[in-house]
Amino acid sequence: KTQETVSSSSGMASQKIKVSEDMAPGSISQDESDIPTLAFPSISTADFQFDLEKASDVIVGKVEEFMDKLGNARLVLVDLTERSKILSLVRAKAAEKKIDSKRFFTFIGDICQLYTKGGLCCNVIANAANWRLKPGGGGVNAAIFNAAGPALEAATKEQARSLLPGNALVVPLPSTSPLYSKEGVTHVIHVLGPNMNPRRPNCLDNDYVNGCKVLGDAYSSLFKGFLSIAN
Ligand code: AR6
Repeated sequence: KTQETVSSSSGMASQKIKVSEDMAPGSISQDESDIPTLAFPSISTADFQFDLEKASDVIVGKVEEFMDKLGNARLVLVDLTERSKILSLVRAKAAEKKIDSKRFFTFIGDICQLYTKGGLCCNVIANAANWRLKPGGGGVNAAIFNAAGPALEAATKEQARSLLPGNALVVPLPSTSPLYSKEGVTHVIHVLGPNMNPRRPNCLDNDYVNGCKVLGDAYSSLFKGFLSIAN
């Protein structure tokens, strides 16, 4: 396993992990896959239109709060492009706070293909869900439900039919799902963040006092859910 660190102007590294040549295609190296790793998207900051500066403060604050509970587990904030503003903001703020970049880092790629396209083993991924826990709708929710196949919808329904803002739901992924067999994802954690988009349900109308609290609660539930699987 080789780790290639792509340096960034903000100080904290955005990591890319190469799969070594001697690994069989599609196999997950033992040591790497042994590290419990949660990959998560920035909740509420695209379709739900939450302010990026405020969201980055919440993310870094919550990561810092959970750091000493993590053990050897890792948290990875993911977004699709290197132009991602939320990744830059979070990298800069995490570096300022001197957060351990081995246990928290950012990664560029599709959260549904982190292993096969990026060589990063993540046994748990988070979804920015809708309150009905339904497939589709766009963004990361549509991508995860598509990649996981019908097994995820069925497994989700077994756990719950809806979610309140600020909450997370841990769903074990059946091994028949391609996300499990190809990517090594054993659990999906659905997270419902605060919504600032007037065209979506439960819009908070720019109430960022409440919004930041609900976003913080969402990350707390997510990280607690992950730790309940990791430990
Ligand atoms: N891989 C990694 N990151 C992604 C991917 C992907 N495949 N797709 C999007 N992102 P969003 P929200 C990033 O809109 O704001 C849905 O319709 C994206 O760049 O998915 O919480 C649901 O059904 C952004 O940084 O979630 C809900 O109704 C982050 O993921 C609603 O959107 C979150 O963007 C939730 O809106």
